[in-house]
Amino acid sequence: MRFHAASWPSILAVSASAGTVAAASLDEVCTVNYIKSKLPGSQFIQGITLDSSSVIANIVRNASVGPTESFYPAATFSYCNLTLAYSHDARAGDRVLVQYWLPEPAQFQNRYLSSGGGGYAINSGTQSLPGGVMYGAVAGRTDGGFGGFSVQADAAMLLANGTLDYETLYMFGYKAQWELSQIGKQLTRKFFDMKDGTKLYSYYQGCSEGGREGWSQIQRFGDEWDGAAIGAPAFRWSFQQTQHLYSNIVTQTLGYYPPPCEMDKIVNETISACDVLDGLKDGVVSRSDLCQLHFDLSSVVGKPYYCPASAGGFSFGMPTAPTPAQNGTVSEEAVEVAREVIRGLRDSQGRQVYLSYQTGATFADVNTEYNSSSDKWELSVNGLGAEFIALLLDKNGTDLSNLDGVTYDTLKNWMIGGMQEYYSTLQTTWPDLTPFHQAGGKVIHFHGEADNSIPTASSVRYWESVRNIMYPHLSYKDGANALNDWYQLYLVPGAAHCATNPLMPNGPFPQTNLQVLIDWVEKDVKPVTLNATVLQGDHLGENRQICAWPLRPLWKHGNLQCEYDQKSIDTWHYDLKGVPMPVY
Ligand SMILES: *[C@@H]1O[C@H](CO)[C@@H](O)[C@H](O)[C@H]1NC(C)=O
Ligand SMILES: *[C@@H]1O[C@H](CO)[C@@H](O)[C@H](O)[C@H]1NC(C)=O
Ligand SMILES: *[C@@H]1O[C@H](CO)[C@@H](O)[C@H](O)[C@H]1NC(C)=O
Ligand SMILES: *[C@@H]1O[C@H](CO)[C@@H](O)[C@H](O)[C@H]1NC(C)=O
Ligand SMILES: *[C@@H]1O[C@H](CO)[C@@H](O)[C@H](O)[C@H]1NC(C)=O
Ligand SMILES: *[C@@H]1O[C@H](CO)[C@@H](O)[C@H](O)[C@H]1NC(C)=O
Ligand SMILES: *[C@@H]1O[C@H](CO)[C@@H](O)[C@H](O)[C@H]1NC(C)=O
Ligand SMILES: *[C@@H]1O[C@H](CO)[C@@H](O)[C@H](O)[C@H]1NC(C)=O
Ligand SMILES: [Ca+2]
Repeated sequence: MRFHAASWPSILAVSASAGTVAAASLDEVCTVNYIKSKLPGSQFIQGITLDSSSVIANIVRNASVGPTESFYPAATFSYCNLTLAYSHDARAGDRVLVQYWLPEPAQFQNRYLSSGGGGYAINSGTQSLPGGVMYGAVAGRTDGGFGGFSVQADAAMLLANGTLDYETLYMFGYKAQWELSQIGKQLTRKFFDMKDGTKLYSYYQGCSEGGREGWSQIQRFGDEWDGAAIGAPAFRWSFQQTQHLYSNIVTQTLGYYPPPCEMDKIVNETISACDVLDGLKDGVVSRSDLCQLHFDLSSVVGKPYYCPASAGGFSFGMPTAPTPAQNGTVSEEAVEVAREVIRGLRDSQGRQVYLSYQTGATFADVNTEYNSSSDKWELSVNGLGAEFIALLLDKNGTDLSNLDGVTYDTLKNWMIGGMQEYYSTLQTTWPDLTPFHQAGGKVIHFHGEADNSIPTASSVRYWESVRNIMYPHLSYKDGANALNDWYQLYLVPGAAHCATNPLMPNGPFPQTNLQVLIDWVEKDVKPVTLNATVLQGDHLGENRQICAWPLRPLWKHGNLQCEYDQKSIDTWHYDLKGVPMPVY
C-alpha cells in the first residue's frame, strides 16, 4: 500500500499525537500528515532545508528476512517506509533523498541505525535496513544527492572531463552519512515523542564501502555514535583501490597469464593442505598465518587441474564471455604469480609498498580473460582499480583498457599521489579515536580471513595504528587489552569479502553482530569472543565463536582456544619502507 499526502485522510494522521505514541499503531503514525508534523525544523542543520512536500510514506506489514542473510538473523517485522528529500541552501537544484524504516511504535526500542553501501554505491539498496528494524531501531540510508538511491557516486563525480564535483566527493566521503544520521536521529525522537533527556542509542552497520563510511563517521563525529559494527572497510582508499591492479601487473611483469582454473587449483590445494594447521580438520583455513609460515606453494606444481567449458552468462548483471575447458597441470609460472600476489606490492628497489591478501584467498584480481581469436588467456584490467585511476586521479583522462607501461613503481606513485589528493575525504584512516572513546563508543570490526577484494591485513593495520597512536606508552599486550575494551577486531575464519566463502562452507559468519553490539553498549556485556553462525553446508545454523585479535584460534582435542602467537602475529605486519610517509 502506498499513498501520498493528498490521498490520506488527515484526521487519522493527527490522532496519534494526542495519546502516547507507544500505544499508537502504524496506521496512526505512518501518514504523511503525522510525519510532516514531526519533521525536524527546516533549518535545524545549518545550510540544509528539508522539503516537507517530498514526504512519502507507506506501511509494510509482516516483512520477513533470513535465515541465511549475512548481517542479521531471521525475523518478521512491520514498519513505516518513509522517504524524504532535502537540499543544501547554497547549491541550486541540489536534492538529497533519505529513506528511513521506522518500527511499529510498540516495537521501538530507542535505537537509530545508519547503513552504507559497497563499491561506489553509498547505500546497499534496502538490504541493510531490516537489520535495524528487527531490533526496534529506525534504520536509514541515503542517496548522497547523486540522483536517486540506485545512482552511484562515480556517476556523479565529474562535472566535466578534468573537473571533479567536489560536493559529490565530500558527500560520498563523509558528509551524506553525517546528514543522514543528524536528520534520522532528530526525526526518530520526534516521531516517537521521545522526551528530552531520554537516551536514543545510535548505531552504524556496514561492510566494504559501507565499512569505510562507518569509519568516516567514527573518526570525525565520535560523540554522535554509541556503537558500530563494521566489516572489511574499503578504507586507506588510494592504496586499496590501486592494489586491485597489483595482481594484473604481477602477471604482466612475469609475462604469464594463468587460466583461472590453474589459480583455482592452487587455492584448493592450499586449503586442503592448511586446513589442519589450526588443529581442526573442517575444510576451513582458520590460520592463514600458519599457512603462510608452513605451506610451500611450490608443492602444487605439476598437479593436474580441470574445469569444464562454460557457456558464459551474467555475473552481477554483467555479461561474461564463454570460456573453453581448461585442462593442464599447475606450472611454476602460476605458482610464482601466486607467490608475488601474496607478497604484496614492492617497488623497483624491493621496498614494500603495500600489503596483500592472505594465503588461501582466491586470486580474484588476477582475473585473466579468454581471447577466442588467439586462443590465449590475456590480461583483463581490474575494473575497480582502473576506475580509481581513470576517474579520480585522471578525471576521465586515461584510457585504462590496457596497462601498457604500468609498473610496480607506477602503482606506488598512484597510491601515494592518491593518498595526498584524497586524504581528507576517502582515505579514512585517521587513527585517533579519542572523542569516540571518551563518549563511550564501542566498535566491533570484522574481516573475512580469505577476503579476495580487500586484504584482511588492511583491517589489522588500522587496528594496530589506533593502538599505536592511542596507547603509545603501553606494551603491545597492554595496549591491545586497553583497545579491546572498546574497539575489537575479529578475523573471520575462511570468510570471503563481506560474505561466506563457498570454498570453505563450514566457516562461521558473525550474523548477530548488531545484537552483540547492542548488548555491549546497552548492557555492558563486553564480547570475549565474537558470536557467529555457520550459514551454509552440512553445519548450517550451528553456533561458532571467533577469537579477538591479536589472539588466534587453535583447536586442541576439538576445543577452541584463542592463543597468543607472536610469530603468527608478525606475518600480519608489513613494514612499508617504500612509502616515505606514515600509512595508518
Ligand atoms: C501479519 O501478521 C499478523 C500476526 O501473525 C496477522 O494477524 C496479520 O493478519 C498479518 N498481516 C498481514 C497484512 O499479513
Ligand atoms: C518505500 O518507499 C519507496 C519510495 O516511495 C518506494 O519506492 C518503495 O517501493 C517502498 N518500499 C516498500 C517495501 O514498500
Ligand atoms: C568520461 O568518459 C566516458 C567515456 O570514456 C564518457 O562516456 C563520459 O561521458 C565521460 N564523463 C564526463 C563527465 O565527461
Ligand atoms: C576447487 O574446489 C571446489 C569445491 O570446493 C570445486 O568446485 C572446484 O571445481 C575446484 N577447482 C578446481 C580447479 O579444482
Ligand atoms: C585432460 O588432458 C589430458 C591430457 O591431454 C587427458 O588425458 C584428459 O582426459 C583430459 N581431461 C579431461 C577431463 O578432459
Ligand atoms: C585477441 O587476439 C587477437 C589475435 O592475437 C588480437 O589481435 C586481439 O587484439 C586480441 N583481443 C583482445 C581483446 O585483446
Ligand atoms: C572525456 O574523456 C573521455 C575519455 O576518458 C572521452 O572519451 C570523452 O570524449 C571526453 N569527453 C569530453 C566531453 O571531452
Ligand atoms: C549467537 O548466535 C546464535 C546462533 O549461532 C544465536 O542463536 C544467538 O542468539 C546469538 N547470540 C547473541 C547474543 O546474539
Ligand atoms: Ca581447519
